[in-house]
Amino acid sequence: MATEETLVLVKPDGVARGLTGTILGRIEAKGYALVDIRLVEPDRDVLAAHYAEHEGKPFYEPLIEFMMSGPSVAIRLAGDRVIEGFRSLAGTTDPTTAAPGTIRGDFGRDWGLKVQQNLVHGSDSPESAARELSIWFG
Ligand code: DAT
Ligand code: MG
Repeated sequence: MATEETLVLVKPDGVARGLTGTILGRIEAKGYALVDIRLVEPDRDVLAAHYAEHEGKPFYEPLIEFMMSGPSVAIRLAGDRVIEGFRSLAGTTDPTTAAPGTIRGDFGRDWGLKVQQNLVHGSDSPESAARELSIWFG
């Protein structure tokens, strides 16, 4: 399978809780390659582009506000089937029900229905990865 790239974000909750190194450790242990990494403080325009598919949903505005609440770490990550593989490492969207062994399952908490505080983002398809990498890395 050809090497792919994906966009990973350690979201503001992950950075604020000091989990960046732990999350990077899992990514590196899996054997994925860090192609680029940077601390980011995205404005509303960047986040609106990134989360365009969710505009109008009930959780959209809280999600954007949360993503502006502190710095995130943006990672350009490469590896064979890394798009699917990172989402597998991350676990399902809701940390309350994410499987043990996944990033969200092991470290995510039930923050009182604040599902957006689920530590990481990973692109969900090759098209999303290309679009999101251009938003965050130009
Ligand atoms: P994922 O991040 O697993 O790809 P998604 O793309 O469906 O999930 O949603 C983007 C983010 O929005 C997600 O990480 C957390 C938040 N979110 C999704 N569904 C939500 C919901 N029902 N309530 C609150 N936040 C939600
Ligand atoms: Mg998504």
